[in-house]
This record gives sequence, structure tokens and C-alpha cells, in this order.
Amino acid sequence: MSAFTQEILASMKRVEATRAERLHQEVPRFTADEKDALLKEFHPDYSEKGFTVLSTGPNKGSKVPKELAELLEGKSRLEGVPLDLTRVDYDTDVLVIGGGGAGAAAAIEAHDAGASVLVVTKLRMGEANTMMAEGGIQAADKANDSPLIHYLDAFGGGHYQNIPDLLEELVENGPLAIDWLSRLGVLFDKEADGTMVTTHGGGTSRKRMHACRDVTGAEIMRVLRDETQNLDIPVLTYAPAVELLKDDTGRVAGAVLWDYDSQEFLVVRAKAVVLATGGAGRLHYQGFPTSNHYGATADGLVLAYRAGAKLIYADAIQYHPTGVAFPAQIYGALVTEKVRSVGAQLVNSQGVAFMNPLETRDVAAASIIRECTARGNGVPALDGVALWLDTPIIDMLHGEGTIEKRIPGMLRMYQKFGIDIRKEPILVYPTLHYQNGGILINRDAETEIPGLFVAGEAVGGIHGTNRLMGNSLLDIIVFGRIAGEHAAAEAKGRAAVPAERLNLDHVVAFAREREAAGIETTVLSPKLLPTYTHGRKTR
Ligand code: MEZ
Repeated sequence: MSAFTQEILASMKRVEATRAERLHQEVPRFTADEKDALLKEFHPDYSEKGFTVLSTGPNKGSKVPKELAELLEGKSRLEGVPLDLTRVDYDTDVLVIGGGGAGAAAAIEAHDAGASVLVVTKLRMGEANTMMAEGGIQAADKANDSPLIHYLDAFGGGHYQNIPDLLEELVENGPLAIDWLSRLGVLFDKEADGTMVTTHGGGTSRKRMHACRDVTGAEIMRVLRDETQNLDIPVLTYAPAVELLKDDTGRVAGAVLWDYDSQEFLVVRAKAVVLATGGAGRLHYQGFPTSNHYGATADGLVLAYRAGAKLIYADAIQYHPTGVAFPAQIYGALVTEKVRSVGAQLVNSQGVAFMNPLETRDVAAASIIRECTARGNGVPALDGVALWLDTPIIDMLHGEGTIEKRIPGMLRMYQKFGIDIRKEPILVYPTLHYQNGGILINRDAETEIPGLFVAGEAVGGIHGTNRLMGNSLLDIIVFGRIAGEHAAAEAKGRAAVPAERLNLDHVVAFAREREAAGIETTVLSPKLLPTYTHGRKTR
């Protein structure tokens, strides 16, 4: 018996009935004015209710999501904890906080530059958003493309807000990143003659998305994790950082960790620190479900903010247009943009393809929300409303077997729940996917706080206020490597700071500033893990 209601089945029939006439239909793109109007009215970033203004810290006066503000202005987990900072548990040149792609790339590069490296991670190595990235990694390495064209695409997609130096660094290093990953053993999709297979993503003017089927992040993480192991880089698992340490000159000089195994705080002394703690999807901004991994709780932003680092575009959040809206077991999970890159159309309850499937993500998400709300063309699904992603059209367009070959991960994910995406369309709705903003760095991945480097999703500014698909897997490699290299250089020749000079004065000062601002809070931060309760409404 079908799990769908009669209403959903009737809508699905309409999708099937219009499929043949939609086969070669190309829905025109929105104009710039249409996009502006759409975003302002329907993108969650423009919803006043989701945001508040910070009262303390380097971004005092800036708008950020409420859930993030609560953590940025929360109480340190070390407040009132008697801690002997002279009892150093670990000593290293470079401390890398975070075990995803950016952390691994930084660790490998710092190691190759001759530094001693310690990686600490909240969960296990590789349990990160990198692992969950599906569709691909952008790099301008084809004859009809160039880093300049890549720059222009990303700059337009980012609403011209990208920090030029960071974007330049990203696109210039794209081809090198693919080459580095290939040499380490990443198995990118290739034609029989060895040419890389590349496709479009939303907002790309050239086909520059390199992929490993639709499990690109998992393949990249597999190789980076193996390399970390091969190089014997020590990794402390289940040991999240809860505060950065400084010395008496204000330099970052290590971190305090919470060891989930021993239930103790640990002190790590380092000559340079790379923060690579990833994103914030598990904060479920505005009640959205998320495609993010379990540990994505913005920890690095909290640590860096207390240490005095500035955030940029912390109010720019990415909702991936196609999150799973049915079945409940995978609610919010990612349906890769690659499904649209290979031909699937977004179709409303009436069977109409209402938008071009490769609009940039913010525009696509806003358009889906409008179709479901103001236009009343959504399909009721679980406790919300959704739209169809018409997948069977892919095999009709490119031949039987295309889905199995190009997006086997999607095929398998749905097969587990009795849905064959080759035969029936799937229900989707935007899901919280990425923080476009984050900690401000320069092109050496360095913050304004000496000794503190950042890479990966915790960084802000590379992508402006809207990242294009595949530029995140690229930035974790490019800025992960840069951070590792520069952190190692920073550590070189520097003596370890005497343990008596390690301090948490910045944490004490931040607490005073918070109290002076009249903020009373019981919220402990960083959050470390999400707290789920039954009955939480997701949208
Ligand atoms: O860059 C991403 O977020 C990505 C590749 C996601 C996807 O749709 O697969």
C-alpha cells in the first residue's frame, strides 16, 4: 500500500502526465529585478523574526540568527571551573581543531612543512559536512574555462559581496586542488580517454563541476583521512575544543578541550592554531531541517568570537533548494544539485515546471518557498508542504542507466525506503545547508588575532552572501592547505610559550562585557552537540 495520500497521488499523476511535453522545455531564468524581489519577499534571510542584533563582542550591532546570537553571547563552559593551565596535556607546533576536509588538508600541509601537528575533533575523523557533500567540486581546468570566468560566476552568485582577495585565491588554486586530490588518490569521474567529466551547477557559465558520482565529499574525505593516517598525524577523537588559550601578549597559544572519554578538560599548548570546525546546520535556524552532520553547531565561531575575531556575513545562510521532504526517516537530507545538473526538473503540484532548475541556490530556494506558500502550488507532505523533483525525466533525456551511473547515491538512499527515483518523482523542500558567513580571514587564512588561522565552512567572505555549488569542497582544500602552510611557518623557530603565561583572560573579559551589556544567560557555549526533543516542529 502506498504511503501517499490520494491528494499526493493525484498530483504525482499530473507530473507524469506533463512529463513528455516538458522533456525539452527550458524554463527561462529570472531577470535581475525578479530575483531581487523574490529574495526580499521569500528568502528566510529577509525574515525579521529569524534574527537579532548582537550586544557584545567584535560584531556588536550586527544582525545574526537568534540561535547563533544565543551561543555567541552564551556562558563559557569553563566559567567557574578550577583549571590548572600549567598542567599541559599536549604540546604541538600546530593544533588543528576539526577533523573534516579543511582540518585534514591543513594537517597534511602543516606536516609536510615540517611542523608537529595535533588534530582534535569532536566526533571521529571525517565526521563532518565534507563527508556529506555530494554533487562535486568546482575548478576551472577545461580549455573553454578560466579562473577569471570562475571568479565572475562566483562573484555574481555571491551578490558581489565576496572578498576579492579570498575569491581570487579560491579560483586561482582550483586546478591545483584537483591535481593535488588526484595525486593523493581521489577517483574523479573520467571519460574513457581520461578526460575529467564535468557538469554545470546552479549559476555556472561553464561545466566545471568535477565529481565522484554523487558521493564526491565522501571520496575526498576517504582519501584525506587515509593520508592523515599514512603520515602518522596524531588525532584526538571525541575531544572538542571548548575555549582557545592565549599567552600574555594576546597570541593564540592553544586550546582547552573536553574529553568525552575521560570526562576531563585537557590543555593543549600550540604555537599556532587552525580552526576548522565547520558549519551550523544543527542550530536549525528558523526551524528548518538540515542536511548537515550531527556536530555542525558553530563551535568555532563561538571560540573565535570570544577571542576577539570578527565575523562577516553571519546573517547570510544557505538553504539548499532540494532537501528531502518525504520520507520522514531522511527528512531534510540533501538531494544533490547534481540531480538537477543531469536534467531533473522542479515541478509544482499541477505538473508545471515553474522555474529553471539551475538558478543560484538562494533564488531557487526562495522560488520554491513562494510556489508552496503565496502561489498555493505545494504538495502536502508530512507536516509541511513540498514540491516535486521530477527524476524519471533524467533517464528519458540521457538514456536508461543514467541515474544509476551518475547519481547512484541518490538512487540507493531512496531505494532503502521503497522509492525508485527512476520511476517516480520525489518530494523536496529547502533545507538548512551552509553558512555563507563566518570568521574573517586574509588570503593567508589568518585572522586578526595573531596565531589564529581558519579554514573551511567556519570562514566567511569567500562566497559573499550566497555560495555556488561545489565551491565549498574547493574552499576546504584551498584554504585548508593555505592555513596549514601558514600556521606551520608561524610556528617555525618559535619557542613554546612557558605554561605560566597561558591564560583565559579573554574569556573572563568577554563575560564581563556580556554582564555589562545586561545579558543574563544560562546558555553554555560552544554547544558541542544538538539537543533534540520529541515533538520539535521543523517548519
Ligand atoms: O557544494 C555543495 O553544497 C554541494 C556540492 C551540494 C550538492 O548539492 O551536492
